[in-house]
Amino acid sequence: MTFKTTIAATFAVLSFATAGFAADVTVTDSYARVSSKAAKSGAAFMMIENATDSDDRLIDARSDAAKMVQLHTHKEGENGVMQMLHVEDGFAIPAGDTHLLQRGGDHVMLMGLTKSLEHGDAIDLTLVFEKAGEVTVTVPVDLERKPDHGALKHSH
Ligand SMILES: [Cu+2]
Repeated sequence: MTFKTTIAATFAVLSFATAGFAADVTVTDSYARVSSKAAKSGAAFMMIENATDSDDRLIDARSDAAKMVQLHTHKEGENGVMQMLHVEDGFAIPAGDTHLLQRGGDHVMLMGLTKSLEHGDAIDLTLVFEKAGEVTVTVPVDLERKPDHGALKHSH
């Protein structure tokens, strides 16, 4: 009887732990931009919230809208010019935190657009997280968005 009780207790604990991980990684406030209708590349920005108990990482992104999709960031070069860098390791999305992809910072780069994009269009973007797996979002092309719109001021 004692053995059976232990099994039951263990199961209860496991179920509880599983429920704790049911919270998800969510993507909100996404939008994409191109410099013009003839642009061959574009970029997507969004807010990624990790409501789980474990650190996650955005490691890849895919889209039919572009031949190549990369995770980029901006860094100031020696001459003070902002440069885009391919971030091979992806972006850390800490547990219980929000990571913002925004203009002038981390972004999803769409290289070799398969069709021209203009304001009002939308693209499907699949984000690949190390732990949460694949999350597909429909990203509106928004050329009127101001750079600081939707930006959260996170103090940590
Ligand atoms: Cu870029």
